Amino acid sequence: MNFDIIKEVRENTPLIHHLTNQVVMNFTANGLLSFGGAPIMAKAEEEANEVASIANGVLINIGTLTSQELKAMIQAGKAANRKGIPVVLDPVGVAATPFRSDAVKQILKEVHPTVIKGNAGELAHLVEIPWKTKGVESIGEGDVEEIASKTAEIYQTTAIVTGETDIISTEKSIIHNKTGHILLTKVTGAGCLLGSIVTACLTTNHPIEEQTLSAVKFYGMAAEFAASQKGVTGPGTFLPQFIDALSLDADVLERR
Ligand code: ATP
Ligand code: TZP
Ligand code: MG
Ligand code: MG
Repeated sequence: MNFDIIKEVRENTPLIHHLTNQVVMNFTANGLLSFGGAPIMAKAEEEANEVASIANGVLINIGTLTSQELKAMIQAGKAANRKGIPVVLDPVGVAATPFRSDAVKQILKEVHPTVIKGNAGELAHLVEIPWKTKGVESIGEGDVEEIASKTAEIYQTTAIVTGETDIISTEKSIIHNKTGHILLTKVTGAGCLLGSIVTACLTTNHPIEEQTLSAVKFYGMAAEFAASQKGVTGPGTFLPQFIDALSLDADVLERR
């Protein structure tokens, strides 16, 4: 992990424009604030360009997508591409319905994401690898590295496939990350908040391999630390400790 990336986020408090789902908006805003970024949730088409133009990064998450929001996502993504700021796409539940699948195809036709992040089932769908999913959850098993590398290649992007082991595929390399805690799978929005933190790390001035690895590694270590705290007995007591742990120094977490 590159500690400077986490430090830079905290020095610069990047403004992250979130077009995200209504399940996780509050949790995501709190998690990003604790980490050191500045969230703005804005999903009206009328302001998509303007918000993207003042932001340092854009997160597009289709978790509770509507057709109106789709237009805003495309506007914001295009504005970010023009401005040269990072765009992260989280295709939540893309395999669940043709509406989601068609929407993501449309986004990918018009917007170039810096990173596509999702669970194995979501990214498998994007590269037409058969995989078992259940709504927004991935429940399949198979070659996750293949999913990551195919996503990176087909969409000319960096792919992050999350799971017990996170796989990052860039143009140059495949990276594995094993930090994390099983309690992350028992709270909704753990993947979505990670998308926000990845976006914040992408606003720093470092190679993308380091930015993405630092984000997922730090996130997993924060979860491990939170789960080890006194009084944590399940997902409910884990959540506030996790929000707190996201504000810790990376070197403190790594020493633990
Ligand atoms: P899903 O809906 O399939 O749960 P998601 O979008 O919530 O997908 P996850 O794959 O759960 O995303 O990843 C979210 C975070 O949880 C990542 O930091 C990942 O490393 C971590 N994680 C996922 N599964 C495990 C696990 N079995 N053990 C430890 N950490 C995990
Ligand atoms: N339904 C639509 S979006 C959403 C649910 C449950 C949240 C998904 O969050 P995550 O982080 O992908 O598990
Ligand atoms: Mg999960
Ligand atoms: Mg997800």
